[in-house]
Amino acid sequence: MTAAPATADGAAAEEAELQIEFDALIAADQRIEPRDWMPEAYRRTLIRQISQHAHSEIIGMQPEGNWITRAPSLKRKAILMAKVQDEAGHGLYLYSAAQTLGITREEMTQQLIDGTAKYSSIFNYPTPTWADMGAIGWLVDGAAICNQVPLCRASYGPYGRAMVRICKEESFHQRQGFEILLALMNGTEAQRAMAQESVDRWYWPALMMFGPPDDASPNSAQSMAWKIKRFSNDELRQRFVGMLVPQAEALGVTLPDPGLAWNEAEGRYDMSEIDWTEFHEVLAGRGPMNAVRVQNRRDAHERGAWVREAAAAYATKKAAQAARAADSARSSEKAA
Ligand code: FAQ
Repeated sequence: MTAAPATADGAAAEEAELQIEFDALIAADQRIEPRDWMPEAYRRTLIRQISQHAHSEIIGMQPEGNWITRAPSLKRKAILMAKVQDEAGHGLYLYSAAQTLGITREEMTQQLIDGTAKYSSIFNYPTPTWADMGAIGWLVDGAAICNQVPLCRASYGPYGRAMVRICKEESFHQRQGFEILLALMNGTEAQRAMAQESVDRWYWPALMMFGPPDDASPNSAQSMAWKIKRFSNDELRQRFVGMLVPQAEALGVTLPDPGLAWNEAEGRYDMSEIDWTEFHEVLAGRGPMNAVRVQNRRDAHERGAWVREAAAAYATKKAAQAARAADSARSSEKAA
């Protein structure tokens, strides 16, 4: 253990040394762990990103939860329930990872239900048709995988490790979405139309999940220097589109972008401009479902208060029992 520095100069020198050690760990692609010193801005960035990510998983249960009671078969219902439960689990791993940085779960939850926390824009769109369960799995989980596989190598240990399991589950989610769309595309004319209409609605919002374009992304440069993010928003969006094109062909759906074309010289797809006004409207709380999503979360939190109170009362009772048992064990030892 190092002795406390005697002067302000001493404290500054010690911090400079810790910063050098931190920079060396990042440069060597080593993990930063909760016990390690880290710059305050690194800690704040991680709390911001991980808590937003956790909130996205939790709010993200709602659009699909909407279809559990109306799934077209018992098998589809069971699969959908398992998927929605997986999202809850992802939220919990991520809240736990954020807690290692010095924020409590209660604080994060409060920010979410107060409406002051961000969560992914994608979950502010409605799910009016069954095909939306396919489009969410294929496009939303597909985008999530593209974005999150590189996060398995994030420099902060608890975040990277949480992402490994999350990505495995997201891969299953993506395939189940693809399979729902495939079944519809192999069905009747009306089913094919329903699948295409859903892809038309989800395609652009899915591209927005990757965040603003690189030249309008205030956090990217620093997050990439810290190796939290490994690729820029535009790089990942581009990779996602490259992944979708052959899958869309296999499904027989059309991606709703007339400007989508292979650019041989650049070795990538050209695409039309994204409607960033819509993105900013959704981020500002004015998307089609923002108010409903946050209100549902607030109501669920209130309805769950008795469970939290009962769990706390039970924990207090157990602690008191354990303390009494320890006391009586000590008294009998003395008496013997
Ligand atoms: N929605 O400077 P950047 C899932 C905000 S999980 C809302 O580029 P950064 C699983 C951004 O926070 C989906 N806000 O920021 C699932 C920042 O605001 P701030 C969630 C957005 O952090 C599937 C500001 O704009 N995934 O889908 C969005 O470097 C199916 C400036 O942006 C993650 O969270 C957006 N789309 O890059 C669940 C992955 N984009 O905080 C259920 C982890 C940007 O400065 C069903 N996160 N903003 O006020 C990340 O990779 C990054 O945080 C980015 C944004 C790429 C999202």
